[in-house]
Parts: sequence; C-alpha cells; structure tokens
Amino acid sequence: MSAPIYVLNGPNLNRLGTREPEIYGRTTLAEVEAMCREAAGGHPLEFRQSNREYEIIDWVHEAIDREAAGIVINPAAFTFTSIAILDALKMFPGPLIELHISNIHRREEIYHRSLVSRTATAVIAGLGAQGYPVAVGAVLELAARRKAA
Ligand code: CA2
Repeated sequence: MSAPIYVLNGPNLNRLGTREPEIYGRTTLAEVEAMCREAAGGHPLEFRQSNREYEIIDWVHEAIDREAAGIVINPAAFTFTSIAILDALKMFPGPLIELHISNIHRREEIYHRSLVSRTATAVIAGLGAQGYPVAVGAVLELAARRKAA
C-alpha cells in the first residue's frame, strides 16, 4: 500500500457551501472530498477537517510518521495566526501545497500574510473548490518526481 496523501482543512470549513457563496462557492466539504478522491485515482487519501489547532498539528505529525506522499492543507484562519502549525509543517519533508479557495491577496489586508507560505512547496489560491483536485494532482506529480530522483 503506497503512502497516503493528507488533505487537511482548518476551522469553519465544515460549513463550506452554506454561507458566503460569493466568496467560497456552493460546493460542500463532502463534495470537495469526492473531488479529491477522484483526482487521487485510487491513491490512498486521508481527508480531514478540524476546528481545533492541536488536532491539525497531531495530523501533521501523523503524516510525518506515516511518510505521507504529500500534504494539501487549507489552514483557513490558522494560516495567519498559527506558528505551531507552521512549526509542525516545517518537519514534513515531502511536497506541501497550501490551498485557499479564495484569492487571499485580493481580499482584506488581514488575509495577506500567510505564515504557512514560509514552508509550503507551492500555494494555490483563488481557484475555488477546483483548487483541491489540482493540488492533489500536483502532490502526485511532485511525489513521483521525488521518488525518481
Ligand atoms: O479561501 C480560503 O480557503 C480560506 O482559507 C478560507 C478561510 C479564510 O480565513 C482564509 O483567509 C481563506 C475561512 C474559512 C471560512 O469557512 C467558511 C465556510 C463556509 C462559509 C463561510 C466561511
């Protein structure tokens, strides 16, 4: 069994598709998960969401211990506040994609300074829910390149 891809989602994203559709669209998190599984094409995938910072940190540690193929993370508001999540992500040696549904740089200033970007391999922002399968595809590609190197 190959190493899983982790797709981690931060606070409030369990409400996706129910509020502010002009910013976040109408796709629910369950639909996002299905899109990710399709993009993974049978590759094992751990798809998770939490409103608790410590839980996300524990999942990053789990991904490190399981030598995950890659991590896609939408840290939501923790993007801008959590040095603890940044520190955990810094320990992950594989491909790490920071993902935002909205284009955070077009929004208010409080959404401009990502801490997570300091360690991300790449950042996807503004593609809507479609960014998730794009990110999963990128992780598969980057993991294959890493394996071949
Ligand atoms: O665009 C994104 O994906 C964000 O990571 C979403 C976060 C925001 O703090 C980031 O700056 C950008 C907010 C998630 C809030 O989730 C909602 C879910 C449903 C309805 C409204 C908000």
